[in-house]
Amino acid sequence: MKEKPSLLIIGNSNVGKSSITRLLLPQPSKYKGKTGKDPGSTLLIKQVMQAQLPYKVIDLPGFGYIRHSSHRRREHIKQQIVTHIEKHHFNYFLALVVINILRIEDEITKYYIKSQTTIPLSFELIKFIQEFNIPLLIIINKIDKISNIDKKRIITFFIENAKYYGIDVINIDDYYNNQYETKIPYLDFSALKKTNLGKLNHFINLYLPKKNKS
Ligand SMILES: Nc1nc2c(ncn2[C@@H]2O[C@H](COP(=O)(O)OP(=O)(O)OP(=O)(O)O)[C@@H](O)[C@H]2O)c(=O)[nH]1
Ligand SMILES: [Mg+2]
Repeated sequence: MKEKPSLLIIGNSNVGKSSITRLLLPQPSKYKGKTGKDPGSTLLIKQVMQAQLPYKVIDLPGFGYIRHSSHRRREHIKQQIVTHIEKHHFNYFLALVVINILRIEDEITKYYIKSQTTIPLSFELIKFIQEFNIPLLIIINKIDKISNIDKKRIITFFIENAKYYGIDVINIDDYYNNQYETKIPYLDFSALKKTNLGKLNHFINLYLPKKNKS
């Protein structure tokens, strides 16, 4: 039997990667990868396969923000992720870069203040995935935690900074209308409220290789 293609879920620690993984599964209760309040809940690369799911989900441990963990431990996780992607990139049909909306302003501001940081910015993750020509969707998660006005302000801030960094980000609806090859779509999302889960599933299906579609 041919191997199922993989969906990569990547992002900083505690952004909601494991929660999103669960939402995609036909049998979420069978997924043991725990979600948790503590950043660093997932410390190993989790490959999730379920019979009714036409693809595999790779739930990665988060970069950075891991409390109670040494620099060595963080570097180890980072290296583990980089090696994994370098080795398996050909099997990925799509990568979801998950971002916590509450962390965006802080993360970007910190980047400008510090010249050197051990925490890779979401932009660095995006560039890294792009190098392997893996299609990307940015998930701006935890929107249930803020007002609509704040959401708009932060997303605008994110888009402007991404552009400065050479990354052209566009709303997923506009992306469909125009099919820009060079732009990266984003989706505002809440794993808690399941906001836009339908849009996420639709996007994943669009990228799923035809032979694997159910
Ligand atoms: N309010 C809110 N909380 C969320 C949302 N998504 C995830 N969470 C919570 O955020 C915490 C971290 O979620 P996880 O899914 O474990 O995050 P993760 O990215 O897998 O974290 P690591 O494995 O540590 O990298 C948990 O307490 C979740 O319940 C969301 O959309 N809204
Ligand atoms: Mg996790």
